[in-house]
Amino acid sequence: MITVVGEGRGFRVAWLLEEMGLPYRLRRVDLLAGVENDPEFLAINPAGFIPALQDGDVTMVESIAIMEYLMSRYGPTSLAPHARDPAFPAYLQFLHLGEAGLAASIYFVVGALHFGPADQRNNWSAGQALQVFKSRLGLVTRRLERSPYLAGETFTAARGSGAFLNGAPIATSALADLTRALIGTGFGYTPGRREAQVAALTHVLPRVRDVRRAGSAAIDLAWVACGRFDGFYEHKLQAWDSAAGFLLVEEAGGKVTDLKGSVYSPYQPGIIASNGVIHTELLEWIKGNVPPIS
Ligand SMILES: N[C@@H](CCC(=O)N[C@@H](CS)C(=O)NCC(=O)O)C(=O)O
Repeated sequence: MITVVGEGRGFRVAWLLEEMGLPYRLRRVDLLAGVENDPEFLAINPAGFIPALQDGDVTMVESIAIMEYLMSRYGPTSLAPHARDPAFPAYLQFLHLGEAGLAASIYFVVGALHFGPADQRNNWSAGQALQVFKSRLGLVTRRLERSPYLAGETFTAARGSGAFLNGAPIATSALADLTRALIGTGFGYTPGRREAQVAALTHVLPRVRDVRRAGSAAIDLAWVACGRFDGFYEHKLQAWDSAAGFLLVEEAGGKVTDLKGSVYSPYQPGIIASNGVIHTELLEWIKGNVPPIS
């Protein structure tokens, strides 16, 4: 069982474990009572700060490093973009900037201003650390002026107005050869449904370049819209999974139908979305080969 030792920044570790569905326990540390009174904790982290992580033989500190360890060892998780994802560099940069660039400098400013002896509160080093903090915070401010969040992308569309990625127009791919197509799909949660979906996949997989499973139909459809995927299909979606992505794909010049090739409605379960060019061929492989999926 994974143990998160100490809260504070340990909250971000616990939150990640919750999101990844990994069982863990929390071992509290009372910093105010003095870690010298907690020899068990000092044996785990002799430096006396929190959080620490224990996972079998592994003991480690530094919250961001702990998170990267958990995501690498037990992932992937949709919380972290893949290394080849265009969002990955910004994600990694801002993940580290928080602790390495911002917290590290402001920590001593706060200490000097609030806890230092009265005649040392505005000392030179605290002033320098404050300048470092402010200049690095500028990176965060600049990023947030262009985007509602630090790492990631915004897809938008309106009927008749086109589809956009971070405000720039997007279009579906032009690929015509199904054997070179990258296709997204997703799976249900019940074993029976998954068996039927695997059966369908065995017909699709040999006929395309490859298949991706991102875990979010909304992302899959957005990626068809911007040409990262050439097509996407899934057997059992809810309206809230597909309604926005359906519009994105159509506005980006692609095609969306139900699994029989008829007009798509988000209020029925199956969907095939594509760049339009490969649609008929992809549909034929899926349509003729889908066992009943409840
Ligand atoms: N960069 C470290 C910072 C850890 C840290 O400063 N923890 C605080 C509580 S949130 C602490 O233990 N302070 C007491 C100390 O450093 O001795 C991390 O992210 O894990």
